[in-house]
Amino acid sequence: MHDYTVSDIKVMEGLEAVRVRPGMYIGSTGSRGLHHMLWEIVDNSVDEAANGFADCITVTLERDNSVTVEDNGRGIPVGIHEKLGVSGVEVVFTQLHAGGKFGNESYGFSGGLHGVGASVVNALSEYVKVEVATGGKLYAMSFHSFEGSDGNMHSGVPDAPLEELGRTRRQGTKVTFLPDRRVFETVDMNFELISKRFRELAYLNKGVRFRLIDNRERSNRVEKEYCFDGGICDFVKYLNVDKTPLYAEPIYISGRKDDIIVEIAMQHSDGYSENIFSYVNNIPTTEGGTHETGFRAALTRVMNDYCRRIGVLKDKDASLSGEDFREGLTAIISLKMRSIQFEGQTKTRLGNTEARPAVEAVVIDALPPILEDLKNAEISAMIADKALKAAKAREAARKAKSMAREKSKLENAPLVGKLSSCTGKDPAKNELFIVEGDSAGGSAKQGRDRRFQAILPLRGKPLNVEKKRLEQVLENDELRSIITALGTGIGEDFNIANLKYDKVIILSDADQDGAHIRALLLTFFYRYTKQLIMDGHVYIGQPPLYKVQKGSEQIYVYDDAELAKVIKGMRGYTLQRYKGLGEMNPEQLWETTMNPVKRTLVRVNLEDVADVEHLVTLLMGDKVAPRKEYISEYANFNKEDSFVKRANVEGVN
Ligand code: TSJ
Repeated sequence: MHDYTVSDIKVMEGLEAVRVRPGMYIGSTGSRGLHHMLWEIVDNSVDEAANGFADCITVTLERDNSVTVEDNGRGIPVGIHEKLGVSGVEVVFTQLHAGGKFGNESYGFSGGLHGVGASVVNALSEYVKVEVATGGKLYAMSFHSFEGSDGNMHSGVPDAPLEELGRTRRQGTKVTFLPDRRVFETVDMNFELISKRFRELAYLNKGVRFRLIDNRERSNRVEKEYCFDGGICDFVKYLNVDKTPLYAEPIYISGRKDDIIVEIAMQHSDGYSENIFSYVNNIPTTEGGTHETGFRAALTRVMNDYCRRIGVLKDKDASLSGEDFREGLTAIISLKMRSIQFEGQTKTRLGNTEARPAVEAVVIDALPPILEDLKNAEISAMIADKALKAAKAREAARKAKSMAREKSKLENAPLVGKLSSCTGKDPAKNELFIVEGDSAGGSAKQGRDRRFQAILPLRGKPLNVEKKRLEQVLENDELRSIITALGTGIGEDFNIANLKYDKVIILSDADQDGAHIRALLLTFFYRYTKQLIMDGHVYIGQPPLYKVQKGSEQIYVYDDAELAKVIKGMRGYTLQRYKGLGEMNPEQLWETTMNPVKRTLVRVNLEDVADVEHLVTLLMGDKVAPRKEYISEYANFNKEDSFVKRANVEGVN
């Protein structure tokens, strides 16, 4: 046994600090923080794979809520650390900040956004068990946290030094940890969430197998496995499944500039929207950043050069605008680089200035030969032609838009006539209800608090913007009245500073039509006023599904599970099922759905944009079969759904 008394005192102090303020290290002690623990461990295996030393990563969820992560890489170093005098494994799990990322020196590139590493996971676990197979030998070590006889907490204490167990032919690292119930509000890992991230990681790391096994339910082992040999090209195809691509195989570009590795896959469809998703070290950069800027700039330049060369553009100085080349474009940009800096509201925008010229250089280098390749001649011509058409449509839209501006000056009255505005003038307090149907709209008008609630009734179904260009959007009455009411403008003209309502609340019936209307509206907001969603201004109202009446007591019930609870053991009641908002009178609508003190709102959330994107196109695309399936799934959407998440319960009502 080696002596822990002296050198370990400092170590323990470090890990205990993590226990005192877990939020500082993993963000929260809720479900997010819990999953953060898993990603801290998985990141290490992904790094090993990204550097070519592993090709299989397995996560197993066990009945006791412990989690095992295993890879077939080189194994955490087992040698004795020069300065610290203990094994590499022990260093990784006991040294704050030294752990996990190994100071970034052993690897070219390191993933973890937060990079707090294995020692933090150890500090916040009841126990950690490590097995390393390397150099023909199997090693093991374990750690646990306990309350000492003095009442003090001891975190992540080694049970014994790293032990050599014997010979093995395998190679790799296996780590099992049990998140500490004394730290976490929940220790229940979410299979779907892990599975989604695994799918994404599998696209981003081609050829690496990601396996997820759930052993938590007795006699019902669930297993999922993702592996994509096509990498981000497969990702792009997946994003385009419900669209009609102009050419079958995505264009793939890769290269390296200095220490930045750039990979891009792109494919045009016959649609009109632009869908660019970017990642740096496997982390989604939802807010974009320098790498996206570089891609856009280079694509515009290369495509314009090409168009001039093949004579699509006649004049030497003629050029199309960048957005024309991006109409209907789906692209994934994936970078691997050192010392990434994040900026932006949600810290998901890449800030490193060197990323822009790196991406530009790679695209300018690699794209022209692909376009010029004779066997791609047809594809290249189609892209050029699509851009030319987009430019013409854009010009038409510009005219339509200035006409609409002129018109709206004249026709302001009839347009806003539909809107029952509120009397209060403070946008931070005001709410806009977009209500399905004239009759519900009427009830909402009568039931509302007119000081801060405005009502906009929708007559028919709003236009499906997924299939339309801007000019048609501007011609649509329903959408124009929404645009006018919001005050922000749309697309490039969008300006959040002009928003007239803090909350934009969609109120539609709890049936398939209602779900469709809701989806159409969300698609419009997503495509033309994305920031409205990003900044959390868009909500979905939750009208009750049932009224239970017993004597003079009325209970409104919002879903089936709640209904079962309410009527359990109850006798002599009547049950009314609301088929639509129109069945409620103004007072009822106010009480159940609009009154800020009593209502529930679900905030629309675009955290998982790539997934939302898929859902949006799935619903709006022209391939009918998957759409039907989705609508009914969406109609009784789950409150944890990634598209529409229940707003944090405290504030939102
Ligand atoms: F989080 C963790 F540290 F506990 C952990 C690390 C957990 C899991 C499941 C895997 C790993 C891990 C670490 N997998 N693979 C590695 N590789 C190394 O640590 C390693 C091996 C060799 C060398 C080298 O330079 O020879 C360098 C490194 C970083």
